[in-house]
Amino acid sequence: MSRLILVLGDQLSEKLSALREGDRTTDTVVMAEVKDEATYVRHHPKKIALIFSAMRKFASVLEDDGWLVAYTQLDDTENAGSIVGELLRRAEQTGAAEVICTEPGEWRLINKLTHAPIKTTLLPDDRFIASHGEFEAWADGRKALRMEYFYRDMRRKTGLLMEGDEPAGGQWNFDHDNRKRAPADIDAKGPLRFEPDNITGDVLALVETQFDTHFGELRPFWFATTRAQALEALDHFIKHSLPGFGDYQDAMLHDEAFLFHAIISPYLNIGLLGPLEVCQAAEKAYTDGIAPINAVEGFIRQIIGWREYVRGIYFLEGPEYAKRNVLKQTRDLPAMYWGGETGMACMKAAVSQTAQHAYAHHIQRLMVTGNFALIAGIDPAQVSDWYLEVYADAFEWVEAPNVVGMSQFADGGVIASKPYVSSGAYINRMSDYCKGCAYKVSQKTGEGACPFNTLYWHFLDRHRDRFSGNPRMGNMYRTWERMDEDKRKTVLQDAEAVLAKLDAGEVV
Ligand code: FAD
Ligand code: DLZ
Ligand code: SF4
Repeated sequence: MSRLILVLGDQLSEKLSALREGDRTTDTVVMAEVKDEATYVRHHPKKIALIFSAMRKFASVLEDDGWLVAYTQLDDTENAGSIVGELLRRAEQTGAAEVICTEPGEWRLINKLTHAPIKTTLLPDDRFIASHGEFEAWADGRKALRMEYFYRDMRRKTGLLMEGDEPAGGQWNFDHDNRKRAPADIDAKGPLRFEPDNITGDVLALVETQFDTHFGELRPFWFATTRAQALEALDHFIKHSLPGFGDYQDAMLHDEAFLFHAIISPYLNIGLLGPLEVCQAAEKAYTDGIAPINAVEGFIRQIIGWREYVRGIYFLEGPEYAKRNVLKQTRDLPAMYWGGETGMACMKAAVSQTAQHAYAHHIQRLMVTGNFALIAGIDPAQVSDWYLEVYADAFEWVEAPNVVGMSQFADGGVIASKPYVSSGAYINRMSDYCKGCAYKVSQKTGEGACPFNTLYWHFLDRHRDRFSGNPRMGNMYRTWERMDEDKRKTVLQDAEAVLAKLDAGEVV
C-alpha cells in the first residue's frame, strides 16, 4: 500500500527520519506551501520567502534522487490551505491510506496531525544531538535544569573540544572572556549574501502580493536557500567571523547588525545544516589555529548547549509551556515593536534591523527588546507571538523557551535562575546606542531619564515577593533599599509615567 511522506517547510534534510522510512518505489512525498502555516502568526515576509524558496529547491533535490514529489505552490488553485487538507487531497489522488511524518517542532501541528482523519505516524526528529528520552533522563530528579550541566554532557557525548575526559583548554566555559565592547571602527565582514535566482524571484513576487501586510522588508533578499549555499555561508563565517565571535558576542553597534555572529540559525532550523557538522567545522578552526578557544567554545556551547537544551525543555514541559505567565504581566505590546515611533535609540535600532533582516542577534533580543518588554510588564503571550513572527529562525520549539522562559521569566524559572533585567547602564556598556538617544542613560529620574533606568526598579519593586529572596538578586534589592525613600518614590513615579504613556499609546 502506498503512503504519503510529509516533509514540512522546516524539515528540508535529506536524511530526515520520514524519508529514511519511506520507499521511493511506492510512496509519494507531499510538500505544500499553505496559507495556514504562513499566517497562524503573521510571519516576516523574508521568513516566508526563505521557507518557500528552500522548499521548492529541496523538492527538486528529492525528485533528482528518485522520489515522486507532490508539491503544492501557494497559488495553486487546488491548494487546500492547510497541511492536513493537503494530505487528505493527496491521499485521495494517490489512494494512500497512511501518512509518515517526522515530528513537527510545534505542539500545534503535532496536535493537528495526530488528530487528522487519516492514519498518521510521527517519527522522532533525530536531527538533534539529544533525543527526547535522553533529555528526560538528564532532567529526571534534578531540582534545577541548568543548561551548563546539560552542555557538559553534550560535550562528553559528542567528544567536541574534549581532550580525553577533560575539556580542551582546561575549562568548560570561557564566557568571562566574551564580554568586550566593540570599537566603532570594527571590521566585521557580516554574512555571505546570495543573489536571488529565478526560483527565489518567483517566490519573492508571490510573497510580495500575498503577504504585503506582514511586518518587515522582503527586499533585498539574500538568504541561502539550498544546502550548498548554506554550507558556503557556514564556511564564510568560520573563516571571517568565528575568530572574533567570542570577544564581541555581547556587543551591539548601531551600524553593524551582524558583527561576528554566524547568521546560520535559519539554515539550521529549516534543516539545510546539521548541528554536529557546524560544530565540527568550528572545532577544526580551533585545531587548525584559525580561531581561539574562547570563540570556538562559546559558539559550540550555543549549539550543543543552548539549542539542544531549549528544545529539550519545550518538549519536556508540554503544550501549555508557551502560555505561561507566572508574573501575571498583561500590558499590550507597544507600537514601537512594529516600527512605531520611539525616542529610545536601542529599541529603534533593534526593531528596524529586525524589520530589515528578519534577524537580530542574541543580546538585542534578550537585553533590548526582551528586557524592555519584561520590565514594562508586557503580556508574555504577545511578546512570544512577536518573536515568532519577526525572526527568520523562529519556530516554536526554539522560540518559546527563549522568550517565555529565558527572556520573560514567564515560566517561573524553569530556564533562568533570575530574570534578565537591566537598567540602561548595561546597554550603554555593550553598545553605541545611547549617544544617539533622545533619553540620557546617566539620568536616573526626571524628564529625559532613560526609561530602562526607572522601569528596572519598578520591575524589582512590583515583583519583590517573588525575587527578593533570590540569592542571585540580593545585591539588586540591597541597592534599592539603600536608596533614600524620596528617591525611590520619584523613581517609581517616573516609571509609572512611562507606563501610563505606553497604556495611552503615546510615544515613549
Ligand atoms: P550566533 O550568535 O552566531 O550563534 C550560533 C548558533 O547558536 C545560532 O545559529 C543558534 O542556532 C544557536 N543558538 C545561540 N543561542 C541560542 C539559544 N538561546 N537558543 C537556541 N539556539 C541558540 N534562536 C532561534 O534559533 N530561533 C528563535 O526563535 C530564537 N528566539 C530567541 C528569542 C529570544 C528572546 C532570545 C534571547 C534568543 C532567541 N534565539 C532564537 C537565540 C539566538 O538569539 C539566536 O539563535 C541567534 O541570534 C541566531 O543568530 P546567529 O545564527 O547569528 O547566532
Ligand atoms: C513557518 C512555515 C511557513 C511560513 N510556511 C510553511 C508552509 O507553507 N508549509 C510547510 O510545510 N511549513 C511551513 N512552515 C513551517 C511550519 O510552520 C513548521 O513546520 C511548524 O511550525 C513546526 O515547526
Ligand atoms: Fe536605550 Fe536608554 Fe541608552 Fe536610550 S539611553 S539607547 S533608551 S539604554
